[in-house]
Amino acid sequence: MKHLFNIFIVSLVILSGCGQKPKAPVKDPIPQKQIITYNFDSDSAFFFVKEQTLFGPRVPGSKAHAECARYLYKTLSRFTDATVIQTYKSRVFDGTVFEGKNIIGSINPNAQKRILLCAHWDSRPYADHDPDPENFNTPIDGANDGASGVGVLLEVARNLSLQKPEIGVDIIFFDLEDYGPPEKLKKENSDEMWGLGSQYWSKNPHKTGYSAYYGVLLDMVGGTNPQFYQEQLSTYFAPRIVNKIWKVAKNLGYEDTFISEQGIIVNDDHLYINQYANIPTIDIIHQNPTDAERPFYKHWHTVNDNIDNIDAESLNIVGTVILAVIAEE
Ligand code: AHN
Ligand code: ZN
Repeated sequence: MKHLFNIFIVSLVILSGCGQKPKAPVKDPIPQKQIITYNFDSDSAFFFVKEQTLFGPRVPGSKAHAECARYLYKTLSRFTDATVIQTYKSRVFDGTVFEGKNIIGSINPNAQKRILLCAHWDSRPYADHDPDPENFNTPIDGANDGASGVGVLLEVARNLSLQKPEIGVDIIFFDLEDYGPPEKLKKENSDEMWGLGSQYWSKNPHKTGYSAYYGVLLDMVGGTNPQFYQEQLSTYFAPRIVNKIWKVAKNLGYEDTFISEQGIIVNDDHLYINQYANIPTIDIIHQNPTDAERPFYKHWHTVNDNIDNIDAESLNIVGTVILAVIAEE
């Protein structure tokens, strides 16, 4: 009898859940925005810049250009879900026709909401702003003018591959940006002779009907103490994007680099993306607005635009800002 009573008590305790009230059924958790913390590695970005320069000047038609295209396609493929090379023929200012290659990688290719990140990867055949006129016909390494933006975006892509964002991201390396006429051969229609790869893509996007919520172009982002004033075409076409990005930079403590003041007008790839592809796109570009002769990075279009004049900390600032902007979307 005593035994049966014990069983009775034990059963009661079990049934009453040890004195706790029965739990309400578990509801589906409220969907939370994923918290992403990226970790831009400036050594990795520097390495991506250096690898490009080791091919030699990536001048259209050269062996270095062909080899670097393969390298960029291979490297971008490691970090993106879909990677393509868009090829086309473009005539440069002197009548020569080159085969251009835009290298395009997409993360979350089917996501509706997308942003576009871009930089040019070719390097200039002339050092026509070199202090020594002997160098005017020397091709440049374009460590900053070309390779820096690409290096930052490869490191951004590497981060995104480790922690997928919700939005889609397209990364485009444009070709044939920097084959504009040398200073002494400038003519009236010279402006259209720059940015040939972005002109082609903007009129013939890699996917029909392609659109993005906004675009960001990086150009000369690896010099020492870069100064990113708010470039005027960017403010004209995409004022909200300028404000958003300069605000993110300020919150990260980079207001001395991302200077909230008007800069110059730069005829760069973003112009065509705005004009022909109708995607509000800004240009983050190192400017020197008080010097009309040398309006950019100090070694712009000189033989000194080489890896020795690249500062990993500058790459870090820009990459960190871009990743923070993506994490906010
Ligand atoms: C001109 O100097 C005409 N455009 C500036 C765009 C550029 C050249 N970016 C890099 N190299
Ligand atoms: Zn250039």
